[in-house]
Amino acid sequence: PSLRNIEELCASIVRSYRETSQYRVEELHALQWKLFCRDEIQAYQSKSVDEMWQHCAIRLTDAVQYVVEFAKHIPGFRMLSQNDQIALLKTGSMEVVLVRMSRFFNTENSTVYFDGKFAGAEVFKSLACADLITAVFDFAHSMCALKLTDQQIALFSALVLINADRPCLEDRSRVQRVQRSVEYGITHILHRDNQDSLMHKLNQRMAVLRSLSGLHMEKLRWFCQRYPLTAHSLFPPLYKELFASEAELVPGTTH
Ligand code: 4D8
Repeated sequence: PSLRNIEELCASIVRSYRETSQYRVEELHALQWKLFCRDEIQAYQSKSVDEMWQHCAIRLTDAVQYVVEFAKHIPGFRMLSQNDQIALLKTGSMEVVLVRMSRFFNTENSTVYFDGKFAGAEVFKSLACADLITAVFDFAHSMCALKLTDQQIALFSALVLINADRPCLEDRSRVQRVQRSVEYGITHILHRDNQDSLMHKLNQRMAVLRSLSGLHMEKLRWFCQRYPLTAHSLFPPLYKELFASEAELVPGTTH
């Protein structure tokens, strides 16, 4: 592809990232010392496991909806089959949410913007997923350490999403073509920023993202076994569609 095509591709991915970011970073910067008080933390920690899971699933799905919008504006994504678009979102949307999380993370006190204030890992205690939360917070620190620009985050998010190695793809070569154009875009951006060495680190972060999203799915399977009704009737439909195909939600209905 010509340099002009690559620059146009980068511009459209950055534009759609900006248009689908729920908050402006400056807005949240003003909030970053607005922490939950002891009573509010206590209230979260006294929620039952299934209540807190439902609450987080709803919050997570809010974030995922913006990632779905972002995906639809990545040049080439909409040309993929419906099946392949869903397959890429099933495995990639949680990963992109975790990349976005780093934009709303305060590394000085390890808190993340959640429910209008900044929450430490202890707020999520009643999820009974301490290993997942610890790994997610560590990942947020490691992403912040890279000090990526908005443009680099936008291209990295597109690269995380358009991955031809994902399972259950119908037309892998078509996804490969879109993936390759995004790879040209991110290498172009990193070269222009004189940060070619960042690509290696971003590949390392993508491996960590895959393990985090795997851990999320593992916890979800554990949760569905233990609270099948909550998962089946109280989780947002988009959450169920992307993270737990119906078959897994109702134990015993294996096809
Ligand atoms: O802009 O949408 O307001 C996390 C969820 C972020 C999970 C959300 C969450 C985000 C993952 C709630 C539960 C990241 C923002 C707020 C809600 C991503 C954890 C914290 C969005 C960026 C920060 C700020 C728990 C928003 C990882 C895993 C979820 C389970 C259901 C177990």
